[in-house]
Amino acid sequence: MASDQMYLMYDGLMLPCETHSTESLEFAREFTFKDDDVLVVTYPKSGTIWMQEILPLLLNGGDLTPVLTIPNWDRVPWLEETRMALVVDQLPSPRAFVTHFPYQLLPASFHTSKAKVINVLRNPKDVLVSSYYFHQMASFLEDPGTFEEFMEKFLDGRVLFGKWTDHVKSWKNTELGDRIMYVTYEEMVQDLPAALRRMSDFLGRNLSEEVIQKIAENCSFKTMKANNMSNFSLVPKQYMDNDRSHFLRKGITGDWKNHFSPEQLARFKSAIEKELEGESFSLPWSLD
Ligand code: PPS
Repeated sequence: MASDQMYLMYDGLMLPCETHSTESLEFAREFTFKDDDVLVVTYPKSGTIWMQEILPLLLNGGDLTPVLTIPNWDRVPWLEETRMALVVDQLPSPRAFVTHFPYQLLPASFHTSKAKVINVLRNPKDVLVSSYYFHQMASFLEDPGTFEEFMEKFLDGRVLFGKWTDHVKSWKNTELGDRIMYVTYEEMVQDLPAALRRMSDFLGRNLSEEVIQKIAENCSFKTMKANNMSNFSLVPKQYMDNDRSHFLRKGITGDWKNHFSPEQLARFKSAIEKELEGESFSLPWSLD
């Protein structure tokens, strides 16, 4: 399939037609947020499905029923995707959503609501690697070409949801104050219970240490990889080919070291630094 048939363009962003449509984007634009909604914001490959596992458990006090019975895409739907309109009325309260949208694409109702946001950030070098393998296994995405070619597309923003730096800038420069919490993928890998405690406090949950530990165990890479409601094994091979790569691929930090040449690292670092020049925030990782 030619790439112009694979993607639709929305506000300058490439979105896969397999999961997005003009109707789904209209639905997102008109969507009415409620005060107790929780929205997870990620640039693709930064920990989205991990949060689709974590959030229902944080919000329901650790009851495993939703993560064992509902596929992740219906359990915590993407605001902008076609499944959203089909499942939103069945979501328990408080509702949880994910989005890859930049801040400026959120609907007007979000701004007048008190809905909270958790923004998960991941080292862009590992985002690039994860995305590279995802493009190899997902038939509804353009073939990534060589790693070098894909890096250039990533740095130019000719990939899903545009430039990583634009996404980060949009979410770092909001005026959401205490309605937004930032957490890194790396922090979650290093000490998931600590990250869960922070999220639980942010969401005003009063979870016991026992519940935090239970959620951490159930949201480990190993447990999620074995959970058919979360590992994308329900998706037919013609869309996602597990013989090429897995959605839950490695779940580690620093895999970029196995992929970047010294020249690619220098190129990547200087391109990202240039894009972030003059910004008032700093990144939580070194780009070296
Ligand atoms: S997507 O397509 O944007 O929804 O992808 P996303 O879910 O954001 O990112 C996929 C990567 O997240 C990893 N992942 C995890 N890592 C550690 N622990 C847990 N529990 C976990 N769940 C998902 C997943 O393996 C992808 O990263 P890579 O580096 O490819 O393994």
